[in-house]
Amino acid sequence: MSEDIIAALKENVIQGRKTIADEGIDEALSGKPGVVELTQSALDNNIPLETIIAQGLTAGMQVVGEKFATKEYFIPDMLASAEAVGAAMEILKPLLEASNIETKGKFVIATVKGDIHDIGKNIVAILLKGAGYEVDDLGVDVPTEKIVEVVRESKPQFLGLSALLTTTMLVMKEVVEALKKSGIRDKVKVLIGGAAVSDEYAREIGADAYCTDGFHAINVLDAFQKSGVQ
Ligand code: B12
Repeated sequence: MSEDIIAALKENVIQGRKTIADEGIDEALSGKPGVVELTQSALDNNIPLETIIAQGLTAGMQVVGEKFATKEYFIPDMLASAEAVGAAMEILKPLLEASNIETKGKFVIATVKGDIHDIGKNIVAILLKGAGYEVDDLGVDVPTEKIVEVVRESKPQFLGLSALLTTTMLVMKEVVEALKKSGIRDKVKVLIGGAAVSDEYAREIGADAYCTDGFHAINVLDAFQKSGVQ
């Protein structure tokens, strides 16, 4: 039952069907629950939030990306899937945010200059809020100067940078360099994430960690806290 719901959720993300009223690429899906209804029924069936996000929503978007790469899908298809995932996250958001109210530290997050992908960043922001961090989300296409200014002014312990394009991942390096130039690099832990980046890239640009997803970020931050690093 749970597996069927998650499989249907993933398939409806791939087909960009936000609700029961939407048509899919596959006509057989017409009149069947869409991403919104399936997310709700996953919750009603006590499927863990982590499973809904990782195996349903994110796994679906992964396939959308593959279809875009092979030119089976175009930008409107990606957008339909993105909107469906956004609607699902609106349903999950209150539950994720309510799970913890203690403040573990300030986390500033941004999608770097030139990049407008925000689904992953938004998921990370919501998960970290739920894990007890005070999150300041600067949005997408954020200029490097703005990021440095916020780090200088509001003194967060952590900075999260997101980039999904091989072109914009280079901006992450620019941010780390700008923090160094401003003399505040050692005041903040820099975490990077997004489809384009890796552990190796984090090391190369001098970031403190690469995270595969928001759950991984929570573990990394908790490890920083345990080792007493501020
Ligand atoms: C949806 C989507 C879009 C949507 C974005 C809508 C939105 N509001 O975000 C739209 C249609 C706007 C779009 C536009 C473009 N896109 Co696009 N897009 C995607 C797609 C299909 C899914 C991205 C996504 O949302 N994934 C789901 C989320 C949950 O995963 P995620 O973002 O990776 O985030 C998770 C982790 O990476 C991590 N994470 C992410 N950030 C951070 C940050 C921190 C601090 C931490 C700790 C963790 C973390 O945690 C997240 C949660 O699990 C990807 C394919 C892919 N496989 O990534 C292509 C993809 C990224 N896009 C691509 C391209 C080429 C483009 C365009 C250039 C297309 C065009 N010709 O115009 C434009 C660029 C626009 C721009 N300037 O940014 C390419 C990039 C290729 C490359 N190597 O650079 C991809 C890989 C598709 C492909 N296979 O070709 N896109």
